[in-house]
Amino acid sequence: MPPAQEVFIGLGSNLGSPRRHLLFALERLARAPAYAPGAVSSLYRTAPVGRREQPPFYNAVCRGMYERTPHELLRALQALEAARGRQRQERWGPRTLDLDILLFGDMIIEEADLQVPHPRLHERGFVLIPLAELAPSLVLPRWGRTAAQLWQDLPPGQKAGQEVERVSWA
Ligand code: A4P
Ligand code: MG
Repeated sequence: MPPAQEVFIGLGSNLGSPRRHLLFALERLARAPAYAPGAVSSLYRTAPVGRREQPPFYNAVCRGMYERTPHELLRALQALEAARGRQRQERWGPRTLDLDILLFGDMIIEEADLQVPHPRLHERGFVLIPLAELAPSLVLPRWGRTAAQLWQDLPPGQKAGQEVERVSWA
């Protein structure tokens, strides 16, 4: 068994009952083999990035310790997405549940089916803001900066339209 690594997972939903989908994922993840759950960020309602004309997203980030390989975690997350009826249609389109591996220890993975750190993490408020909340002093591999620094340094043109509003989990 590989040594346990600290992992950060991004959760997103903008179809059906987003809070319920995210709570389902957190609950199932907490019982997933080889995963020991840690903290969960606040919940955020966020403007869609990529394709604008779709419902607002609900996003959060959770952290935990994981004792298997990155690909095993990816498969476990995909099984949870499928359990929530996720249908892959268009890229960046609406979805019931999207689970992304944001960070896997300090590993850098560049494979066809898995890139870690998540390659678009550094330009997305819906990831950087909850990540900064959970791990304010964590220096991210690949960028060598904290999530808060990455968000602060993002050019105004790229930040425009990325509304991120903290909302209640209840
Ligand atoms: N994949 C590669 N790396 C990873 C990783 N680190 N974690 C592969 C998870 N999966 C990873 O993903 C497509 C493929 O990415 C998977 O088969 C896996 O092998 P997908 O979830 O099927 O498709 P997708 O999510 O539509 O594509 P993609 O490229 O992952 O989209 P993004 O970049 O995740 O963007 N706006 C707001 N406000 N909030 C959001 O959550 N999400 C997206 C999706 C767009 N706009 C958003 C949000
Ligand atoms: Mg995804």
